[in-house]
Amino acid sequence: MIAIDLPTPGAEPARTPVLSRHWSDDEPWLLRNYVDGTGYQGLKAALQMEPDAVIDLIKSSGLRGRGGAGFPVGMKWSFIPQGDGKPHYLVVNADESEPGTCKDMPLMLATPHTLVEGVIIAAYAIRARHAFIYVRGEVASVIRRLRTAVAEAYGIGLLGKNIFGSGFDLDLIVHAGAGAYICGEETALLDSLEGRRGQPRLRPPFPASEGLYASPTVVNNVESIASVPAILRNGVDWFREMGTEKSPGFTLYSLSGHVERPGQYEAPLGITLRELLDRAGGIRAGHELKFWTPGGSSTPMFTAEHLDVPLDYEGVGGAGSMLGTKAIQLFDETTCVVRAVLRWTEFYKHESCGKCTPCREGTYWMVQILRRIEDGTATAEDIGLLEETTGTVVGKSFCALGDGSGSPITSSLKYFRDEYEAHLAGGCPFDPAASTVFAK
Ligand code: L3W
Ligand code: SF4
Repeated sequence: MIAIDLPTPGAEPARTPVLSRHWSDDEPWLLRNYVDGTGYQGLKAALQMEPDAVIDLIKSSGLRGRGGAGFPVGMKWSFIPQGDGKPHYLVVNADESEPGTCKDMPLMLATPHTLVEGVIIAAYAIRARHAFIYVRGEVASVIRRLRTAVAEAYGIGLLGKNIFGSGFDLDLIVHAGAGAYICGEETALLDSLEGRRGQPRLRPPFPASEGLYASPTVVNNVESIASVPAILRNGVDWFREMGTEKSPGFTLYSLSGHVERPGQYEAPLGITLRELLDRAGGIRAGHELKFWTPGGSSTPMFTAEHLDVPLDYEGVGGAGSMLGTKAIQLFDETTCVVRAVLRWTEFYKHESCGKCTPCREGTYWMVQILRRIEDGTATAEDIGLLEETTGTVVGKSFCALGDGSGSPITSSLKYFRDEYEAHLAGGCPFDPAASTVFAK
């Protein structure tokens, strides 16, 4: 058992960074360094509360899921039925695969104990005795680091029996997936965890009522769970001082592409891209922003007109910023939008699990038409055919992958139809060597 003193309220400054504060410290992944700071104090605070009080606290904090949908975390926890006699499970979705999304992996590499602490708190709140972290199979270094952190936590009684003398028991398993994008969809993830081929299940029932092994299960993203300890340490008011009323708190934005200093930028929700670009050195020198995604390729693309859109779950103008995973991919004027869209659509075609016809067939045909347009072999009818084909997938597929696959096409046609049309007269008008992104 380790002795940990509770911090005085407000001990942490009411500003970011919170999640990434220690990423540049010396070996921040080691338990001894984590507990030297504020580590496991959130857990200690949680264990002094009733589980339902922990759920209420997270509910009133307004913390929203950081995996793409922005669903309120505390509300999801409160869906778990109590006194039902069934086991409850907590599953952390660490299958980070959305194009451009690269926040959970650095978080788990740098400070895996933040996630382990969040897992113990969440499992205590929902009365789970078993928790799983489902990690993308390709990232062996992350899997190793997580497993080492879990072993360290067992070693001093933070996992296992009677945690902190509270009578609460928890086992935590780090499970490696096999590298399929669809296994990031929560029900496909559960199938995969149960040992089957990962394909989405029909919802409802949602995992909260019938999840892992048909028992009540909370599935939360890595960043969502890693945000919990700081809220327990510092309270709801502290958390709500950051962000907006409906999207409170701090989060990690991943900037990639044609930006001077790509990387993770932790900031309050509601910040704009203009402000983030100020921190990241702007678009690469001598170039200007052409288009960008606010939350991975499954969210509609934006242009330079949208530099002042608040990056929160509400967005502006009723259209919503579609914040997704906060993966901001930036492209300058050297990038052919058709080529970028083709590349993303090839990804969706490759990752389509094949369960439903609209997505399985539609993504194939979307790629065929986009290739014709990019190669200069399309006819004038092909743009309409692309729209029609996309319309047979979006809203008609079994899961969010199908809907997401249409976002690059519909949004690029909205802003860059003239560029599609320019391809019809002889193919791609862009110099393939000029763009460093999606170059031929
Ligand atoms: C109980 C209800 N639970 C909803 C739960 C549900 C889930 C969460 C959100 O897709 C999005 C998608 C991608 N009773 C409930 C309920 N829940 N109603 O709330 O559910 P939902 O359906 O809004 O979203 P989802 O199916 O989880 C996620 C977008 O994110 N995305 C993200 C991709 C992310 C990665 C990654 O690398 N992390 O791949 C990208 O755009 O399109 O819209 O837990 O059970 N009545
Ligand atoms: Fe599979 Fe695509 Fe259908 Fe989802 S939409 S179930 S990924 S085929």
